[in-house]
Amino acid sequence: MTEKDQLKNNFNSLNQEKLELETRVTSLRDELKNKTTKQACFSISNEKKSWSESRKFCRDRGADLIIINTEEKQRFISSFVKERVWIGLSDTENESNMKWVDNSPLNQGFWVKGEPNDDFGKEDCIELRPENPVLNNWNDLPCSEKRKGIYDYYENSNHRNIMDTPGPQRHCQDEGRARKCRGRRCLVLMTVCLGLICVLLLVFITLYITITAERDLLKSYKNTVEEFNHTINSLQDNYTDLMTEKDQLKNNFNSLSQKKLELETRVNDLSAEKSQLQRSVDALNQKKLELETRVNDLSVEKGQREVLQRSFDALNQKKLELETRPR
Ligand SMILES: [Ca+2]
Ligand SMILES: [Ca+2]
Repeated sequence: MTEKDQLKNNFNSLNQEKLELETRVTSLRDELKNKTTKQACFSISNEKKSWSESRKFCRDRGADLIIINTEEKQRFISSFVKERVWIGLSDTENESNMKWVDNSPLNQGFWVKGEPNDDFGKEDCIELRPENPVLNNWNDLPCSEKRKGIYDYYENSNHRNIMDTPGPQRHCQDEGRARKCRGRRCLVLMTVCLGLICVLLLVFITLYITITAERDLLKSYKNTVEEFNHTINSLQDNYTDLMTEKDQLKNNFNSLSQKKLELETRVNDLSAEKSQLQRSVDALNQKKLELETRVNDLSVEKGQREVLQRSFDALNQKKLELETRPR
C-alpha cells in the first residue's frame, strides 16, 4: 500500500470518528436538554415493607428503588429523609458484590463506618440511616427487615403514577439548582466535545493540507514522468529515423562503390582503347609521312617530266621548222 493510500485511509477513519463524535454530541445535547426540562422528584412510601416488597410496590407503579450514584444526589436525599429507608442497592446475588437495581455496579458508597459488615452472613440489602453523617449513612441489613422505600422519578415522565398514588411523601429537587448543576455539567461536556471537535478539525485540516500537497507533488511527478516518457518516445523516433537514414546511406554507399568499380573498369578499358588508338595514329602518321615523301618525289618527277616535255615540245617545234624550210 502506498503512503498516499495510507494517508487516505487515516483521513477517512478520522472523518468517520469525527462524524460519530458529532452524532454523540448531538445525542448528549438532546439528552441533557430533555433532562434539564424535567424535574427530578423523590417519593417515600408510607408503609414499611421488606426490601423486595418495597421494590415490588415501586415497580408496580413503573419506577424502582432509588439509585444514588453521585455525591450531590446523596446529599439531596439525605437532606429530606427523616427515617431509615431502603435504597436500590443489594448484594443478594453474590455476597460483597453490590449492585444497583438496574444491575449497574456500585462505584461510590456512603457507608456508615464499619459497614457493610454482612452481620451473621444475613445482611444483603442496603438502608439509608439519616441519623448518621450525610456522606456516611448506608448500612446493610437483612432484606426481610421492614423499611419504607425511597424512589425517584421525573415529574413529567411516565412515572407520574407514583406521585398520583395517595400517601407517599414527594420531594422534588429544586429545578433551578438542578438546571444550574446540569447546565454546568453540560457546559463542561460541551466544552470537552467542542475541544475534541476542534482537535479533529485541526487533524482534518492538517491531513487535508498534507494530502493536497502530496497530491500536487504526485501530479508534478506524474507530469515530469509524462514529459520524460514523451522525450524518450521522441528520442526513440529520432533514433529510428537516424537508423533508417543510416541504412539508406549505407545502401547509397554500396551502390556508389559498385558504380566506382564499374567506372574504374570502364576507365581501364578506355585507357587500353586509347593506347591502341594512339598506336594506330602513330602508324597512320608514319604512313602519312611516307605518302608525303612519295608525293614530293612524284612532284619532283612530274616537274622533271614537264621540263622534259617542254624540251621535247621545243625539239618537235624545231624539227617542224627545219622540215618546212626550203632547201
Ligand atoms: Ca451481604
Ligand atoms: Ca450491617
